[in-house]
Amino acid sequence: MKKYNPKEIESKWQKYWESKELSLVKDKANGKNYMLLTEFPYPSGNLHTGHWYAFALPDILARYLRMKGNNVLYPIGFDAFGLPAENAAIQRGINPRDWTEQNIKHMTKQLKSMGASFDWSREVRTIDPEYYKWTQWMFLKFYEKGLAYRAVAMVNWWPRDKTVLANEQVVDNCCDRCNTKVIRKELTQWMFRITKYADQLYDDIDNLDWPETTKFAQKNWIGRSEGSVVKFKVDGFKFLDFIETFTVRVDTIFGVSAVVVSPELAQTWVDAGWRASNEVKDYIKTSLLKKELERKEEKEKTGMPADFNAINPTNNEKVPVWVADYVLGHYGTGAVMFVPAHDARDYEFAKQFKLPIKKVIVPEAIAVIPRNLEDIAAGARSDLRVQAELWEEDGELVNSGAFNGLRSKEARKKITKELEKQGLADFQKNYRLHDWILSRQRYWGVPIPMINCKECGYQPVSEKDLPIKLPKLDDYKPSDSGESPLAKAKSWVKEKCPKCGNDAERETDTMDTFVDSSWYFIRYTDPKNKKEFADKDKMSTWLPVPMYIGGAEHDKMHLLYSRFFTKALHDLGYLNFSEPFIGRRNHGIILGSDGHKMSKSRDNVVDPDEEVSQYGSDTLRMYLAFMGPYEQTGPWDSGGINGISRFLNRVWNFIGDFEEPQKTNEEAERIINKYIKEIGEDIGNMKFNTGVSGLMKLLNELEDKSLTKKQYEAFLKLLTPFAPHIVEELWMDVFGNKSSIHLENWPSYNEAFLADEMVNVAIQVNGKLRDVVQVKKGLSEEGIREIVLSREKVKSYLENKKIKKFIYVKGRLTNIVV
Ligand code: ANZ
Ligand code: ZN
Repeated sequence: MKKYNPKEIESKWQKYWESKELSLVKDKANGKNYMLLTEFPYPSGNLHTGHWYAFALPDILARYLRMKGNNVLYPIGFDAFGLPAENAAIQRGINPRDWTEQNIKHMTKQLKSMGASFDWSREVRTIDPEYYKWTQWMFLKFYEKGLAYRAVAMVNWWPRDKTVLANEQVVDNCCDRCNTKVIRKELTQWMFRITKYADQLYDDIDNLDWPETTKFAQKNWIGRSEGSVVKFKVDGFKFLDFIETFTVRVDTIFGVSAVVVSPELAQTWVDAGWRASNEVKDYIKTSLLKKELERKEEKEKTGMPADFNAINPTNNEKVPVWVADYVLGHYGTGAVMFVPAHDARDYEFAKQFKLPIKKVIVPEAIAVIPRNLEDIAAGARSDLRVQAELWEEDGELVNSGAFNGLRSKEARKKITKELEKQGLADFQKNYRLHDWILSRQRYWGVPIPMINCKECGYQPVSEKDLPIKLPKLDDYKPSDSGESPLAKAKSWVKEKCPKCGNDAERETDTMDTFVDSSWYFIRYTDPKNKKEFADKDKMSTWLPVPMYIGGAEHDKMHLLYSRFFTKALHDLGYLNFSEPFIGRRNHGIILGSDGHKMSKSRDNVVDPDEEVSQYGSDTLRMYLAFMGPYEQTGPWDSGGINGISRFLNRVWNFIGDFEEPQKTNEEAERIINKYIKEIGEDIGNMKFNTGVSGLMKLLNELEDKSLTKKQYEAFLKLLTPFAPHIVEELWMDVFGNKSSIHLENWPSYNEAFLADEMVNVAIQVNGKLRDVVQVKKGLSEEGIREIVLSREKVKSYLENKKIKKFIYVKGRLTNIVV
């Protein structure tokens, strides 16, 4: 037989599959429709190993699901607007569209070398006017319903690239990508009212099959907390009547020993004419210059007393007002009721500034002890309340007047209701989530379809005029003034007002690229539709997406925005589902062989094109699968890829030497049977690495046996999702099949064979070995319990004793604790 030559066979089969349209998916076909979604790439220009990891591995799952009888759509597209194209254009003097399209062309070629089963006929590019027409249309629909609006906002202005960034794109005052400093600035911007969906986004996530870490990240980002706003009257301060505080622990209100306000709030008083001392003014000034993170994590708390008091609405006690920078300006009301006995930050502050610490909550356990409030206050029973100097948990109220004896939860309701009657409190939910600022002062994005008229204000473009296409420019440079480069397209900007017909101007800001990617998966169901963003029937055959695989870095923004779009479109009547992605898995990232992130400067970059030309795509796919658990991060190992290459050569020779034996090898049958089940389950659970090691073990066990054609073919089918090219060659060339192996079903296995496998299980009573029993390997705990307890020997040890615990270590031992 000829030698295994991946280079030759891989491109041959890729062409063959393309000519047979094997991966082009019909909307109605045999089997259940299943869209296996991965995050479409940004056309940066060159495919790296991360792309291979993100697309070639899910292809294993796609191929497997197809062999299991599903009608699998494995789509691909390009998220093609965005800053790098524009920056490249400025640097090299080329048009961003030309740059982007060149990159797409090159990357398409590279993607095709993966041998992945993408349906290229459904390719979606966000830069195509036929696509962004619908992005603009959605904006208009949202605008109609008040979900898109224009407002002055404190924004993150990114001087390096002269544009606004979303809050999510800013990490500790720096751009999350380049780490240059972002400044806060007031500008009028377009926004999406995502906060309207805060509760739904928060609550609905519980029903999704997503990683817990991702759910947690989203909840955290939305940051819902349920509390109360309580008004404290001020005493002797003419610039306001009340200070409003936001608290989640109104049950602690009798323990308030100050009202502490943020420097931001104090500054508004200064602006209103408050004659604060110079020290206080200086303190405010320096605080406002600090980074938020710095303020949150400061070891030493800082603060200054103001020169007036506030009045606790529950007991009319006067407490001092302080300014301190651990209270943040843009959260809650920017002021807190200060309860050092029950809040750690307040506690530290009180220690530092010698403010009174008044305990008003005790652990509930104390409730069973005869109560003597004086004793408790004096710490007489301190043995029972060691944790009580700072007690942050809920408990039972003490020192709280009429509310004594209530539990925290109950008390929060009662106290708020009581104060509500006097107009001094309200229940309030607070969210960390802000509305999504979507306008960008840059060229390479979707134009916002609005027209600004001096008389009538902003007017929406008429739907029939969509798409509003991006005009070409000679100069793409943004300006420091915050004006988009599009403002330079004078004739494009000039428009008639849709309302009064007078001269008006087009909006020159473009949309954040996260808008583009908030609905691309919907377009895959009907990518060429000219009348609608997608046909209803087609959408309902494919959506919601059962499984979405992508990077953990999209935990927050992209997933949250897509969920918002889905919910909004659902409420507008365009979708019959309200969550886009039922399942979600995050993949890990590949590091260089030195364990560091791949980067040119470290000289540890692995170029997948080179690996493909040296080893072939099948080897690279399988090596990536073998590297480790898919959701984890791991380093590249060149020894590892050699090992896989040797493995595929062995497979080649193993099958190539095929001779049909006289009779079926029963032992081989049993082995294959077992691996059909195991490897299938591994792929289904995205345990690609154990799938590969299963194949290796299988080959080891079969290599010295002579198999029937059917058995060889079963082996090939198990290898098919991992190494689609080599199997096709052997399937057609050695076994003479006439149609592709990729149209075959996953082999079925025979339970009877599996059940045959027996194991010895030791039986212990209180840790001492008393008996051994042979059982079927996969037996459940219930099953084994029944068998074990019915054995005479065991019974004799259990006589008149109560079983406290039954422990089963699967396939090895049981221990009965009596
Ligand atoms: C009194 C209190 C007593 C509080 C107690 C906690 C424990 P989450 O859950 O994160 O929403 N807070 C309110 N606004 C703040 C701001 N602008 N900057 C810093 N802290 C602020 O946190 C809500 C709690 O954080 C609020 O409940 C308030 O302190 C504080 F035993 O009020 B609490
Ligand atoms: Zn007008």
